[in-house]
Amino acid sequence: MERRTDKGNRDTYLFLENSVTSTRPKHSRRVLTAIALLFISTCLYLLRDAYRSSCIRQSSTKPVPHLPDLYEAGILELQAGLDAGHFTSVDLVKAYFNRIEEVNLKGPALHAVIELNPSALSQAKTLDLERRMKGKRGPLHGIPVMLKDNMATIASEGMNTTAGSYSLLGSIVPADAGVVKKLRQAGAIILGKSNLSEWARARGIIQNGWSARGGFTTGAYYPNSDTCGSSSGSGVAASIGLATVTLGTETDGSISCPSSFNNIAGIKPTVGLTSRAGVIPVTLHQDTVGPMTRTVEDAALVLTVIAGPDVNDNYTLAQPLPVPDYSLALDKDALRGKRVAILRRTFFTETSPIQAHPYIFEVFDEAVKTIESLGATILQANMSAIDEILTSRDESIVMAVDMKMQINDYFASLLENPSGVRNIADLIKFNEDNPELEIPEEQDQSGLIAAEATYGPNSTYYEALRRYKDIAADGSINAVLREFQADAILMPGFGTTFASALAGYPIVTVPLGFFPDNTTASHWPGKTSGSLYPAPGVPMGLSFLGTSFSEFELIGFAYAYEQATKTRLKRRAFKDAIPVTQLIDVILR
Ligand SMILES: *[C@@H]1O[C@H](CO)[C@@H](O)[C@H](O)[C@H]1NC(C)=O
Ligand SMILES: *[C@@H]1O[C@H](CO)[C@@H](O)[C@H](O)[C@H]1NC(C)=O
Ligand SMILES: *[C@@H]1O[C@H](CO)[C@@H](O)[C@H](O)[C@H]1NC(C)=O
Ligand SMILES: *[C@@H]1O[C@H](CO)[C@@H](O)[C@H](O)[C@H]1NC(C)=O
Ligand SMILES: *[C@@H]1O[C@H](CO)[C@@H](O)[C@H](O)[C@H]1NC(C)=O
Ligand SMILES: CC(=O)N[C@H]1CO[C@H](CO)[C@@H](O)[C@@H]1O
Repeated sequence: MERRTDKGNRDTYLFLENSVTSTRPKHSRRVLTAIALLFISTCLYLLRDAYRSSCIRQSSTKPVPHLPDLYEAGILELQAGLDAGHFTSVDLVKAYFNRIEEVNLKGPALHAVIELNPSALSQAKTLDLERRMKGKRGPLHGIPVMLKDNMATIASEGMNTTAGSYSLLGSIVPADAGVVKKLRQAGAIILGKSNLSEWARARGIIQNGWSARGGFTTGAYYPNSDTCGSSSGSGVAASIGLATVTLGTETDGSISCPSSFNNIAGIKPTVGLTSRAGVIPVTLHQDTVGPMTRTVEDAALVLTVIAGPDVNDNYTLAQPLPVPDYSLALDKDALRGKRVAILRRTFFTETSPIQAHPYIFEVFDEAVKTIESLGATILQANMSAIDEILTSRDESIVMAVDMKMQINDYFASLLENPSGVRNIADLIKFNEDNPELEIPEEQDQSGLIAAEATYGPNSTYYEALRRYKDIAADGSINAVLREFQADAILMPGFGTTFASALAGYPIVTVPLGFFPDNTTASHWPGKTSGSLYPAPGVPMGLSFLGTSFSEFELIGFAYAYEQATKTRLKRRAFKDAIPVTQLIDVILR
């Protein structure tokens, strides 16, 4: 989330093992394939890269299986290769681990990943065996998924759950998060945890993508570029194929904005569609868990698995059932005959030091033309009603009170916490007592201090909550949809999440474009250090907003736009940030 200051300005928005072949069935075709692969590997080894293509040509009597490029490969492409026996989930885990190793701390040191799952290879082995014996459970069977480090995973598996904070290192959670249970039931492999803005940026004014445990996440499209936040590591990991898919969380902007900055698709679901049980909270009124992936198709497949009721998060019990199969929304024609209300603005105030770069609106205007060409009627909207709460303190009043209650409840739910921290007051003191770990440079904890200063819900809280829900939901998003009889609202994916955050409504974000090569790489306004934004090649996104539980429609619209433009494929990360390990490197070793 991008926490807002008490002044109500949007100015804090941005400160924001090896022989795999031996585990395969002894099936003659497979053996032949293995021999062919062995031949190729020998060729490769002897002749090195320059001879690679001629080498493969010599073996062309036996077709070499097509191995997907892990930079882009999605769920269905990987499932096809897994089903055909071209590679295994063990291969996938090894390849992703190597890719992470190449870029996370070494090379461009992107710090996208905070921890690897020491059980991922054994999980992959079990799931490979199950696939051979019984077939796959569904599209996520054997697919490696990266989780944001605020989603609980049982400690016996070997990973921590810390929201990036040393205060939670070694803590023992009571159970997997609700979404993690659903992923495991679907056969997904938990590959690791991604870095984030610490405490999903509820901590205070900290840099996007910074956490004490994970270091400082930087973008893969320009060295030291800003990733937005707080699901920064998930955004970067998805952007260059460090996992097949990732999950993020959003309180206000934390999926949409890093999806925009990292050239990926993101779904911020309606609050109550996906379970927050076992997710380190900010505010139950706004928190939501969603997929961050390279394609809308992958996002739809993941959402179908993680959506649905969970007795441990009663907000999810109010959702319409059955949970749709969101992959049925993937229709290239989904925009035909639809009415799309354009909001050519952001929710930054005029006096905010941060404003959307004018170039974003140039690219946005092109996107509007594309959407019109796909058969949609374009309507110019404004949503001026939101301005009434844009400059108020309503969001921060509610957030501070909720954070104290809910983070304290989270600490209380832990079976053990070696740091001794049991509530926000302890946490503030822990950070002060460990400045070398937790308070480097400008990373403050004003959000925690504001939360600690609250004493539970009172009339000020209830009034702020009622006002912002009314204005953001019925007064703003629903009002625009009603007034224009629109099917969705379209905005750039930067500075535009406020209304949806307060209303608890969904946003689907897709790649929109990139800052041109002649862009001057800049620090944020008023800063002379830290991450760069904008910078040449840094991505920007496009967001489809709608009313509660309109994910199915929004996914269709985003897919139609994505398929018509294929913007993601128009630019790649900078050279050093592109991992070179591919499946062939781990299969043949
Ligand atoms: C947590 O992190 C620590 C330090 O990196 C590590 O020793 C430990 O194995 C991790 N996992 C758990 C469950 O504590
Ligand atoms: C969830 O449960 C809490 C506490 O029991 C209650 O206050 C709240 O209204 C419930 N929310 C929903 C959406 O059912
Ligand atoms: C939207 O409405 C506000 C307040 O009425 C006005 O100041 C602003 O110029 C309008 N913006 C557009 C793009 O129409
Ligand atoms: C409610 O509590 C907040 C702090 O949590 C305080 O600022 C505010 O004045 C209180 N309102 C009332 C009416 O007591
Ligand atoms: C920078 O590049 C963009 C897109 O290629 C172009 O439209 C713009 O005129 C260029 N700006 C300058 C200052 O050269
Ligand atoms: C998996 C991984 O690379 N984790 C690293 C995350 O960043 C911290 C801080 O630099 C390292 O200590 C971890 O090894």
